Amino acid sequence: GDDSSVGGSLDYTITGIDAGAGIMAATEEAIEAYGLEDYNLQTSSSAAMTAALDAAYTNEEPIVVTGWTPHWKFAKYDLKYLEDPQGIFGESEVIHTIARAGLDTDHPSAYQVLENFYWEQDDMGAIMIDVNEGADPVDAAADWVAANQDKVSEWTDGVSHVDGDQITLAFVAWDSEIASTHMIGKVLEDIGYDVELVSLEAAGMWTAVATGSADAIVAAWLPGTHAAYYEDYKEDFIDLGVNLEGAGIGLVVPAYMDIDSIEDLNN
Ligand code: PBE
Repeated sequence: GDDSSVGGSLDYTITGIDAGAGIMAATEEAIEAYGLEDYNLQTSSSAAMTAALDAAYTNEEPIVVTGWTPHWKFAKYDLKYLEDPQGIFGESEVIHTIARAGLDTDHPSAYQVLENFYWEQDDMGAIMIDVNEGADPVDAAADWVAANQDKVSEWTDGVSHVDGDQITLAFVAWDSEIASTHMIGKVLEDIGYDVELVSLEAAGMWTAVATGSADAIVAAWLPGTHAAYYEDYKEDFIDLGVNLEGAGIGLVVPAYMDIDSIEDLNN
């Protein structure tokens, strides 16, 4: 159309991901807080969002997406987070590992490994980039585990091997969680577990670990992103603490866009 505003150039669209993601709720909050009611937050998926970003970037077109760190998109494209003067998206986030009640006594080896699990953004990033370049997540995770036995052995040292006990890990098909869940699944397999990975919606993932239909998740973004899910279920699971630091969420645009703050979306 002939709307030459920032909003017009974006078709008043924020490209989102799956409806249950914490970042979607945070973006709805930001829309209200910054008076962006003209905008439509488009629900899609992690994969569809990055496809839209790739298409816009290739043509140097404006786009604003729900984005997060760690994520391979920052390695592949020149992007920036829009400033968030009202702090709607929160400060730095950490990712926690959460186990179902009783996992400590039922599967002490798995519990111990999950409790020990801690890695850095670049570790997760290496798997994500491999997958983005076309590797099967199973292979990318196995390659990382093979190349990082020093780190893995810190999680598994002194842990007794098992003989085919079943462990179910739930996750959501976010790029970051595809990487982490496949990686820790491979580590558990290597000490003898029969590991099943189950891909669910965000609410389903939290329900699964709270009710015990999943044994654990490594995908709990706190203190902000999954605060509502955490509050709902905190009596029902065991929080095994931080597995990654320095995570974050926000609205992300290509660096070539001439705006710096969420407030500028009103221009
Ligand atoms: N994410 C990735 C998720 C958590 C992991 C930021 C897209 C979310 O719930 O928003």
